[in-house]
Amino acid sequence: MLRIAIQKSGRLYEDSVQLLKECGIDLRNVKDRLRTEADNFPLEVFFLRDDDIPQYVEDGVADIGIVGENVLFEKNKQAEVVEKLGFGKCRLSVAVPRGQQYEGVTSLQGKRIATSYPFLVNTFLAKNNVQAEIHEISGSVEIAPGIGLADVVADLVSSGSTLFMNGLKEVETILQSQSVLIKNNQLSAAQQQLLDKLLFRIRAVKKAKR
Ligand code: PRT
Ligand code: ZN
Repeated sequence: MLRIAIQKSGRLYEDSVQLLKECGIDLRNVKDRLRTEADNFPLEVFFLRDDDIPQYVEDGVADIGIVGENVLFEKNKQAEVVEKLGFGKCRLSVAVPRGQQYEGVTSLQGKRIATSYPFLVNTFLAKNNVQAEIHEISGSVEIAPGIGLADVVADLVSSGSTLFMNGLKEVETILQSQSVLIKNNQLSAAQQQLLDKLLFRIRAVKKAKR
């Protein structure tokens, strides 16, 4: 039996369930259940918060998982990416108030940055030799400059409309992200065989969509 962790609800939920269905895996009554077993494939599905998925896969509580690269890299856990899945695309970007002058990363020196991604932002700042103050907040990051909590933000962007509505402009991309399938580093041979079978189907589904 292979155990997969997917998001319980949120932006990745529909696409994750849809992908399994397109792989011919029968998940009945998935709504509002925390775990379920497929009828026609030795797969057990755990529904979790996306933030917890890298840890569960590292620990081997789940064998594989579907999560955004943004979360995977932020959590910095030991789990191997086996396949990019092509959905949940977004980018982690730095945005500054629209009226503010911006002349490259050095403009971030000494600034207060609001973000839910302190590890990725710190790594980015260190790489660019910039010292700034990170204010970790877990949601509604875009309003931080407007209410005086921070000077700039680093948050996920897809269409850009949230930044626009909050009077911010995107100035740096820290990470391009999409959903990926990850696996525990110590799968048994039997589990790896099941994963290979699933992966074969996933690749066929992706190919058919191209
Ligand atoms: O409850 P749980 O912890 O599981 O979910 P969550 O609330 O942490 O995450 P959720 O469901 O919002 O997002 C899950 C994943 O979807 C993220 O980790 C990303 O990998 C991916 N994703 C793709 C996005 C976006 N696009 C996105 N646009 N996640 C969030 N956003 C937010 C962003 O934070 C900002 O507030 O949407 C807003 C910006 O969108 P635009 O279109 O206005 O630019
Ligand atoms: Zn989350």
